[in-house]
Amino acid sequence: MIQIKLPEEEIAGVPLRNHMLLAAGILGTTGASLKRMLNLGAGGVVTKSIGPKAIPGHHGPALIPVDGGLINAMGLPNPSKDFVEEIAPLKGEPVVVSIFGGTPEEFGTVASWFPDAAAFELNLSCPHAEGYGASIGVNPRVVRECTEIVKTYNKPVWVKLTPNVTDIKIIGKAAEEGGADAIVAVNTVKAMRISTELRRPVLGNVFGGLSGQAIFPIAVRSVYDLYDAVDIPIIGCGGISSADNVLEMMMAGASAVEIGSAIHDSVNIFSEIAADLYSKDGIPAEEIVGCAHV
Ligand code: RRO
Repeated sequence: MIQIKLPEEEIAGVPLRNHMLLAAGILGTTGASLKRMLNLGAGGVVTKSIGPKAIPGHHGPALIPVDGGLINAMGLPNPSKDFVEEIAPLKGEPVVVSIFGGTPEEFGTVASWFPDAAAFELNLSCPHAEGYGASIGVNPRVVRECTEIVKTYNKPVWVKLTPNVTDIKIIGKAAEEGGADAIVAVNTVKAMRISTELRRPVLGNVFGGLSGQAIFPIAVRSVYDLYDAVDIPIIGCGGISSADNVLEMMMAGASAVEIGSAIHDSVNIFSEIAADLYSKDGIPAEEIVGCAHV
């Protein structure tokens, strides 16, 4: 297997310690758990998505295991502005604050609360949130306007996209036109299960988002598509659980990756992957980013 060198420069405006970040929503609601993941080898961390109002989330069941992954319908639970104090001790660390809103103005309001963020990740992609996430992130104009407004806070802006669209390239280009510094591809894939015993949907919210190894090929395809369409860095996300998966994402066009569901199998996933992925004699990652394009 190819081995690569640790990053020597910022990626998408953030000084990452390696090419792997903790994905949004995974252990990201407390400052202590974010700090723990940095201590356990994450190159950077993305927080749980924070919105304009505190909300408790959907009724349970909100997380179910399925073959090859998980389906969640957490429902954007978040403490809103109180999160500012929660992550204050992490000032100076590579903490990307994930934010959401129902309008560009709400995105701007939430961004204004976090002057210490290393970057913002705009959640325009949660697959089961009425009025938020993918329900507005399928509209290129809205994606461009949300990006433009958050960009006025003079920080790197990453835009996280849904794979649940006909052509992800159109949405990626809209984010780039709005001034995005990177695209994150992808959020979870809209999904559901039904209990044959109960004759009812399993999740309290009926629909949820599928994550984990089952969606890795969808994420690779999305990154591959976007690499042809945009000139800004792409962060690959969706089902990554090995060093070979990281390399495959890079070959599709990703400059870095986010890891989420694999943490449920091993909290040491970052250091385990790093042991296989990095060597001081490795090649610079830039040599393989996008190399699979024909
Ligand atoms: O909180 C959630 O239910 C959630 C979010 Br914000 C998201 O972006 N993606 C997802 O699968 N779940």
